[in-house]
Amino acid sequence: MYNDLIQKAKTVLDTNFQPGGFTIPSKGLYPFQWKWDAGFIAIGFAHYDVVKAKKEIETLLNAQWKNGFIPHIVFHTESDTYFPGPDFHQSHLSKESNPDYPSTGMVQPPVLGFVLEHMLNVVEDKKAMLQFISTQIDKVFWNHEYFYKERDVTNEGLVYIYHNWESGTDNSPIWDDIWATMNPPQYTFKRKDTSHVDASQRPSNREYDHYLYLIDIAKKYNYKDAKIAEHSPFLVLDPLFNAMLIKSNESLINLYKKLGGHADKIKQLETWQKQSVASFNSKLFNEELGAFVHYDLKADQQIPFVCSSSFAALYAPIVDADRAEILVNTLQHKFGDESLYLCASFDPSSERYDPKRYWRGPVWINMNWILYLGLKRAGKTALAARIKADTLTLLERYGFYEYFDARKKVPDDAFGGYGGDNFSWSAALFLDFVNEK
Ligand code: 9WN
Repeated sequence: MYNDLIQKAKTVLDTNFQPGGFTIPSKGLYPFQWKWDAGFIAIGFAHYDVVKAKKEIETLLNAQWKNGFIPHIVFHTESDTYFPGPDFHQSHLSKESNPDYPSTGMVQPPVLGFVLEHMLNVVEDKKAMLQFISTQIDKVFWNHEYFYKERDVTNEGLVYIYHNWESGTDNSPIWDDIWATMNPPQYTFKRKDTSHVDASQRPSNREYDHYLYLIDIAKKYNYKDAKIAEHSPFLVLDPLFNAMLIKSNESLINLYKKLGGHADKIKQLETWQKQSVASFNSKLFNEELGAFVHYDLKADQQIPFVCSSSFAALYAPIVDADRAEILVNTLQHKFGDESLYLCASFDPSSERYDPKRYWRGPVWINMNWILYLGLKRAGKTALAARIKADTLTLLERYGFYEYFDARKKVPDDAFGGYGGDNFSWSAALFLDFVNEK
């Protein structure tokens, strides 16, 4: 079963793998190395080409900054098919940046801890993988240290993001109310994404003005975290981002225990973890909605909308059985209509839902993978089986697209597979789903 598709998935990954030792997410549209993509991609390679899996991680971690920061994009090579590129981001403005690797000055969800643990679980030769992990793990620990030192402005164990691109869920309707508080200049720039993908599936030009303006503010302060926290109109505690951090803390603890020694680091991780879990539950849970939500630190209030990020906590050691039950009910009730594939990226009953546009509604394979493992962790096997079956159906029906229409019956003017084609993490996580033991 799936033999043809498995072969195609490997071809997508092998074709997107570059001579520089990293994998582009999709040709033309995303021609560099992205942080959370690299993590999911390494999991895919771990199933059939361990050398490439390790290389992906190593190449990304080589670009780490002096303060432990790992950038969201590393511009290993030049390309004129993407905007904004290295000339706009100017990472060299930061005295902490890595002079050998031009990059952005922002981050992406901290997936690397659990990626390393997942790679160890899937490979045959555990000894060799553990040896590799021993050479990389301190860099990931150091990255967590960066987050807790520089991004926890309220000292409660939750880290902020200052840009929608840091969330990974780039033009989610969650940010709309923040955009409404800003009035950025109208930039003159040439969009590149809309020459690869239909504009109806991408953010608007005005949204890009906001994205660029936030980067300009960060640049004005040479990417100094404390200054960004003071001056950025966008300062958010994201439940996906923080759940990934907590999940990765757990994985780092497990891996350090397997490696032996490292008592100080384990103790530090446990201390961070305790505070993070408590604050996540008290600050990000919305009783009325029965879900975790984003928190706007500038407005000092929750952003009361449910999206797929609201359930990422199921994958981490965050919720007790009662809260897991509430989350699963909300997921089923809001997203589980039989006319829809699981799981739309935004509440399908909301006015802000858009089934075709980027993160405003479509299904994403990496989110489905996180939710699948979360539902399994919570012991919800039936719903977990449904999300896995839906994921495989989407990939079989449309191919390795970047995102998908959640509607099982799409209107005649829509295709159903959207964004970039031959998209790496869709292929990589497909391999993980079908090779599951
Ligand atoms: C900006 C690479 C990245 C993903 C993000 C996805 C999209 C970039 C863009 O592509 O964002 O980072 O230009 O739209 O939203 O999650 O990591 O695949």
